[in-house]
Amino acid sequence: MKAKLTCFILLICSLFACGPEKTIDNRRASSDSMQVDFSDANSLEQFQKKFQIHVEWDTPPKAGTKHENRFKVYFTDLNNELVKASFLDFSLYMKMHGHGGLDKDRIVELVDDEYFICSNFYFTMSDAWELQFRFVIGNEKYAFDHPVYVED
Ligand SMILES: [Cu+2]
Repeated sequence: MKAKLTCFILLICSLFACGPEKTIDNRRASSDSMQVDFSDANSLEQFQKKFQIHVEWDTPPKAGTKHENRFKVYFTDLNNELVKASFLDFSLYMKMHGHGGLDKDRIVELVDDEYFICSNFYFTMSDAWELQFRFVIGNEKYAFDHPVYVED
């Protein structure tokens, strides 16, 4: 029974993974309609020379479509001073299986021009995932993966 369930979950996962390329839906994001090409973005290594990323979860991230995941993300410089980002988006990726999560209707809200609240997305299974961040600080674009462990 458990094996069958696992197979079913893997099947669902692969269906999502093989679907059409997801479009970035920023209609509900505060940085509306800003089309940014991140193909020439700076890497994590370049980011870490100047800044730190802070990801704070409301509750530990959990697998399943019933668990509402929500996190706050903000940036500081190396002196721990807040740094404002003008745009942020993310997607979910499970590297070990090569598939994404349920993030098509994700909501990214910029609050008080200081931090972003990310919500309305779901992890399809537990274990190691990545948050694939894309954001803009000043005139610099950044794109890198941030690890997240998802509970069962
Ligand atoms: Cu998976």
